[in-house]
Amino acid sequence: MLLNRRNFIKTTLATSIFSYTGNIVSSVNANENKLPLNTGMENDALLVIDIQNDFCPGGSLGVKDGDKIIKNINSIQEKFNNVFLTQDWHPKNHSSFVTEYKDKEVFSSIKMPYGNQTIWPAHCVQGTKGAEFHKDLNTLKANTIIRKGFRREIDSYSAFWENDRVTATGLEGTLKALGVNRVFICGLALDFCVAYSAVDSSIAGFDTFVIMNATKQVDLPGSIDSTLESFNKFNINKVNM
Ligand code: VGL
Ligand code: ZN
Repeated sequence: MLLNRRNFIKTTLATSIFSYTGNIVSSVNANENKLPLNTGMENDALLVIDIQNDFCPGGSLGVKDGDKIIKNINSIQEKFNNVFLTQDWHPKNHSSFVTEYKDKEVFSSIKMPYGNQTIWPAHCVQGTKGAEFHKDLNTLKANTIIRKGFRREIDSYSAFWENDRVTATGLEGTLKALGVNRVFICGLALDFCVAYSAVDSSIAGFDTFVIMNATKQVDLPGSIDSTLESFNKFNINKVNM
């Protein structure tokens, strides 16, 4: 476990795995859709994904500059009547954690009954500082906090469906009961929880917008390419706010 953690730190420092690839994001911005007018109507919802200490610099799965988007996220929240926060919320023996395996490397992939699963450093363990929302995030406005990933055997990136694709978080039903038809998504990380949430939002029939200047990526090999492909495939709009 110690070895893995050391390797993780070494890799992170040496190759800057979480580095912000500014040119990729600016090429995305070149194709962005026009900002829809009148955001914040009753039929709009804002999802703020996983703004937790472990995904911010200094956290065990810290995304570079993950904390830099919080100020903007707070001001975006003011434009919405329906705000949902998600919180990655794992038991300490979660099956995605490298600490559960003798011979697995962090960021490698394993087969789970439901498909491929990335192995992560332990993060967002229930009741720990790392699982708490970043202190700068305004958490007062939110209708609801959606927790995910709390079943040991199943990871959950999406705010709607766990990675087995059959276990629901309940968010889809909540949004539909509220009459929401447009979903705006920001937070961490673009290429994992934001991307999966956006795809599921689109599949659920919501007009879906990812707020590109209020998200940052983990950036594992191929993860940004597949994110952008899925945005095209599922008609997900990229906007700045
Ligand atoms: C996330 C990896 C593992 C995320 C959550 O919030 O993007 N990534 N758990
Ligand atoms: Zn997680």
